[in-house]
Amino acid sequence: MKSEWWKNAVIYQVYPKSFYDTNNDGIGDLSGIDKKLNYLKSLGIDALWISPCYLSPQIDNGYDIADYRKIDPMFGNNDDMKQLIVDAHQKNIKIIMDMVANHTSDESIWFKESRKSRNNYFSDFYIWRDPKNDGSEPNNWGSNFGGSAWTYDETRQQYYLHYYGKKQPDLNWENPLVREAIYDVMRYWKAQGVDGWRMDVITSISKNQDFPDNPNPHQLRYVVGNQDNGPRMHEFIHEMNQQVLAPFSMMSVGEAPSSKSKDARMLVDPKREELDMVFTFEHMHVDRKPGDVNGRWAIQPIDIVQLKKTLANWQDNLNGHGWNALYFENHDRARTPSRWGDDKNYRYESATAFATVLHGLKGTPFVYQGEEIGMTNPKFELADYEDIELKTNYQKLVEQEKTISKADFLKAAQKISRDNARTPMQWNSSKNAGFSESDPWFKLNPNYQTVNVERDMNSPRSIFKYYQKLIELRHNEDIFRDGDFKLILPNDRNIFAYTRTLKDQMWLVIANLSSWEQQASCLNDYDKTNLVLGNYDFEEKGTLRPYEAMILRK
Ligand code: TEU
Ligand code: CA
Repeated sequence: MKSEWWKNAVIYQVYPKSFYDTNNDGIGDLSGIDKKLNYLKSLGIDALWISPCYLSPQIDNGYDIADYRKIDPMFGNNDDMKQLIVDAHQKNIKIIMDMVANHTSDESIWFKESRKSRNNYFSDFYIWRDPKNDGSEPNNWGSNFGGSAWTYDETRQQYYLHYYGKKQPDLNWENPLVREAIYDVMRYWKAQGVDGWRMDVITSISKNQDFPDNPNPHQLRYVVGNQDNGPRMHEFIHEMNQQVLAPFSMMSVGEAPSSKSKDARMLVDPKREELDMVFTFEHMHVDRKPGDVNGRWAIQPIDIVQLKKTLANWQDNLNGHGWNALYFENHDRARTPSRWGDDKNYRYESATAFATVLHGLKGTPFVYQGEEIGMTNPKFELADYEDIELKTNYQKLVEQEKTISKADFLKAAQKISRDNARTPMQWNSSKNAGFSESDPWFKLNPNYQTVNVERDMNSPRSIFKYYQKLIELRHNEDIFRDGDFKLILPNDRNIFAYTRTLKDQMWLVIANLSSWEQQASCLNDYDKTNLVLGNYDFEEKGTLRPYEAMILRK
């Protein structure tokens, strides 16, 4: 039987640009990751997922790949990657690379050739369509980064499709040569020792070949069965599984933006031989006004009942049919204490409370760099942001369609924009937070004097140490891997509580996700001797203090 190492594991995501700079050009690099392996080992993590570090013009921070086989010189070279894999393996840390298989950069040789003519080897590597009779786009699909999803190319006199930026043309997965080319890249990196793949927007690879208009032209690209979860998606993923994932025992976690738990079951049921896990987006939408034209920028306060309902639904629907990937933060998400917690009054408490809730669930927890020390959103002004999604969405929604005011957009950006997670890692309180001797490529969060690794580790209320304990529990207690999940108090608007049960064992995971004390009568059955882990000193009162969280053993 194939080893399912990830079921006991916690995986740490590195965003290489912002992690640690060793040659002082202001940009994090691969040897920076290598230098921090001891730090990561001491946290206890089992594997690293490294966001794209391949050759790239970096219009989307590497999610626009120009050469899948080459490390971008900004990060080092292929030998540095090999060295990192060797050094990580020596410490028993696995390496997961990021496979962006839905699109490439327009600077990829594949695309440069493809746009030259309609009848060369690469012509059908991308999705080219003739203009309508009046010269306009083939249909009304919108790009995730604003504007039409089609861009006209003068040489071919055709439009090409891009779900993201103009410089990120979508690959044509209908073409077997494309699929083989991607599998070959995966074989190449397997030969260098990688252990698995995080697969960028893998649910977008199959397109409805009729290319029908969206019913609602204002809609961003999410129309299930049209632009996502297309007709041949399962077929393609199964093929990839059979060609490369299974034969080389590579772990896979796919990004699945519009999948519901029922769709996910089809992607991760081991019997179907597709993926090991998927990242859902559903639970990340609980602070978004549903159906609003402004999409993710239409923010509202977090709905805890909805958060519980969504996560419980994934726990229940996948139980016995597949494995969950658990996360609150990544390079596309804001910092949890600022987004859902209270980064002013209860940074330690809210960071550890959300961590408790997440790490207690059944599945594989992912930790995003800086999450383990409770890094926060930087609260930038508009001019400080870098992200292509933010900029293009601003143009579309604030300037062109005027569906949201500048002030509201900024407020939303400070709360949920992707750049919140991309400021350089805060290592210590020296110059540039110890990230680099030179000016970093992206502004630091000004709070690095108080929030940084060194300070946190020396604090009696260390978030890092709390994560260490959560990870240790994951490694040592079978109940975390195998225990049945049951949500309790589903309608409580502040408390997130559930039990995990394995044979004669029952554990309670409970957290107050508010800044006010809450009654929790279920705690009356427990005393100090039941405590496995908590973020306050235990008090026998049947109440939970602000963001108090506990794991209790019956
Ligand atoms: O993200 C896919 C995706 O759906 C995001 O663009 C999402 O819509 C947005 O972050 C708001 O939730 C992946 C990568 O994680 C992201 O960094 C890339 O920009 C994108 O694909 C294109 O490769
Ligand atoms: Ca560097």
